[in-house]
Amino acid sequence: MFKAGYITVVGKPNAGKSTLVNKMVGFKVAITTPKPQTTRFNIKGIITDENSQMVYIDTPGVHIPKDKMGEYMMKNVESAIESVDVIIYMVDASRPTIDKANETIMKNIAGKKNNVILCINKIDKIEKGKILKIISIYDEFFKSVGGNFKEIIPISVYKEDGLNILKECIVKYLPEGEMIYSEDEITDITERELVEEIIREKALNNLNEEVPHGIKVEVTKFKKRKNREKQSVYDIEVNIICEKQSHKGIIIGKDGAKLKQIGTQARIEIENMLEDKVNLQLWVKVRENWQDDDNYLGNIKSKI
Ligand SMILES: Nc1nc2c(ncn2[C@@H]2O[C@H](COP(=O)(O)OP(=O)(O)OP(=O)(O)O)[C@@H](O)[C@H]2O)c(=O)[nH]1
Ligand SMILES: [Mg+2]
Repeated sequence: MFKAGYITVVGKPNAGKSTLVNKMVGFKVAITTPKPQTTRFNIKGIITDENSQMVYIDTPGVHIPKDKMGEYMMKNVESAIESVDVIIYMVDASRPTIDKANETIMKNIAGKKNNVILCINKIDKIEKGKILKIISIYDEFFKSVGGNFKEIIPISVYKEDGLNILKECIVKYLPEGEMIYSEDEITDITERELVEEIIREKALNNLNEEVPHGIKVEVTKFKKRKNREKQSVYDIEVNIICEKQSHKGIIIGKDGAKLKQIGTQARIEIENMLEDKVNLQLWVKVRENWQDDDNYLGNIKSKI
């Protein structure tokens, strides 16, 4: 019998949630970076085979919000744990401590009826002998708040360790039923949004700590045309919005070098994704406190 259902991946920032969803789906639906709070809104990644359809929901890392953007991100998480079949609670094996954010997540999901799987990621970073101790830290706390992990699975997405076991466990808890999405659907993120996310990923990777979280990327033009040689070309114009004038200078860099680097890396990846040539133009704009301005929160808000 065919099985189909929703799987939400939640956890603290930087646990590897988006990396897992991309790996399970076999397609980069979500950007990933070494910096926390990379994902800002829920993204679906869908994988269908002859026996099952798994609809993953990647969510922003749980943190204590400092501004409206943070609040919207956390509302995304809350909506993603309602009425799904499986919740994967992902933790980083190399940081096995329970802080306020972990407590909040575990208290929240303990009260739900969903099947919760504890997924301990990045086991490639620790000695194998430490895994049992880590399991008991989370298991004991979860039990103390009335929760019960249906499964506990140590994994390394990098080494593809434990992923088959994880998949089998997930399918076990999916209901029998028809496909939810058509077989060829992979994600709900649009090409335009993916372009914005890819540019944000390159910006996060190329900028130092101070600037990245104050950045928003907006595509202002996204048009396909034929060039003189009758090849398809996308003209894409993008605003990179930052919070401060001083950040603008950092993003542009000396003689525009930083912006060029971000643009080149992004263009190559966007061309691969769209399978066509891309003419990419980046502009840097300053909008103070955009993270507290409803008008500029755009897709983060609309995803709730
Ligand atoms: N060593 C190791 N690193 C990993 C593994 N999985 C993911 N990472 C790295 O962990 C970092 C964070 O990964 P993300 O997938 O962006 O984490 P996230 O949980 O989605 O983070 P937010 O979107 O900020 O909540 C990236 O640098 C990944 O490459 C793993 O199995 N082992
Ligand atoms: Mg993420």
